[in-house]
Amino acid sequence: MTKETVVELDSWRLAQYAYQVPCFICEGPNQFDAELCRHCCAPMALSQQAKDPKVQPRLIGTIGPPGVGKTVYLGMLIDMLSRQMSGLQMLARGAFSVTLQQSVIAALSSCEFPAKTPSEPDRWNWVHCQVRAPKQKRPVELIMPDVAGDALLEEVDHPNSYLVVRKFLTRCAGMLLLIDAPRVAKGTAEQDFFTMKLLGYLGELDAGCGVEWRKRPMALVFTKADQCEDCFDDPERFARMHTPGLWHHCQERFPTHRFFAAGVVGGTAYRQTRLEGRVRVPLRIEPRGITQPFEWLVHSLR
Ligand SMILES: Nc1nc2c(ncn2[C@@H]2O[C@H](COP(=O)(O)OP(=O)(O)O)[C@@H](O)[C@H]2O)c(=O)[nH]1
Ligand SMILES: [Mg+2]
Ligand SMILES: [Zn+2]
Repeated sequence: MTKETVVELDSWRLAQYAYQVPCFICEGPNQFDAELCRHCCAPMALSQQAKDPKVQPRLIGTIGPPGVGKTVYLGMLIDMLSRQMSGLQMLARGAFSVTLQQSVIAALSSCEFPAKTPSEPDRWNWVHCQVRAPKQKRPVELIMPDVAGDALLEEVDHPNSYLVVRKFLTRCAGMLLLIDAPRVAKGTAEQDFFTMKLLGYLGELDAGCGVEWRKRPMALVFTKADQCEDCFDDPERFARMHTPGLWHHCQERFPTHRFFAAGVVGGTAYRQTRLEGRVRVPLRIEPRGITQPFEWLVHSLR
């Protein structure tokens, strides 16, 4: 027995796939319902949130060698700015923007440091936020990813190996460049070499982007300064003494730069674990100099 019924065709749904949404970072076309860009793995939510042509988000890079403290610094910075009642205030846009802060603070509050950032871009945390300065009428929209140091290293050594890193750094409006203070104080030159390589790489990214890289502001932050007190006293002098190559490079090539010192913890100890062996753990959280580099950077943005 056959019944005559009207069956509604669902093919109209396919029409939505004909319309491609450009990725905010690499501008590659993506389907409207993609979660991550299929070209560079940046979250497609950034494109949705940045639809208003009047408010275009600025990109801020937090870069440095693996293990320098990027994840811990960024997580703590966002936590402090989103809680403080005076000075710069930050408001996360989108649920994904809270994940970095949440994971860093959860680790620190259980007396651990967060796990190493995976080198696969689809597992990085991105933060899209509004930052409001006390005397500014309009908030500034910023996008800040927590990039893996290994990926940065790979892209600097072999350009075009990490599309997302290249596209992102090309469009960055300002940069937080992190340097491991205790390591440079010990006299190892590897931090100095890496940062100089990175600055050389940035200088070559100029083609096709607005402001020349040398004119963009760069905050150079000595991390883990809780382990070398003299770095807090005068970060500029510390740079001249321990990273002379970087110091000269900045004097010559980056007119808008400043050195800072920051520390997230008040002391560290070692814990013996079954799986990872001896791991460093924070004893207490005692943030110092965390917001100053970021405040300077936001005020120096062109
Ligand atoms: N003493 C001290 N150690 C830190 C601090 N921040 C990070 N560390 C250490 O540096 C390691 C790497 O930090 P992480 O943020 O994961 O580095 P990333 O690879 O640059 O993201 C941590 O596991 C800690 O052992 C800090 O403020 N003070
Ligand atoms: Mg990390
Ligand atoms: Zn993309």
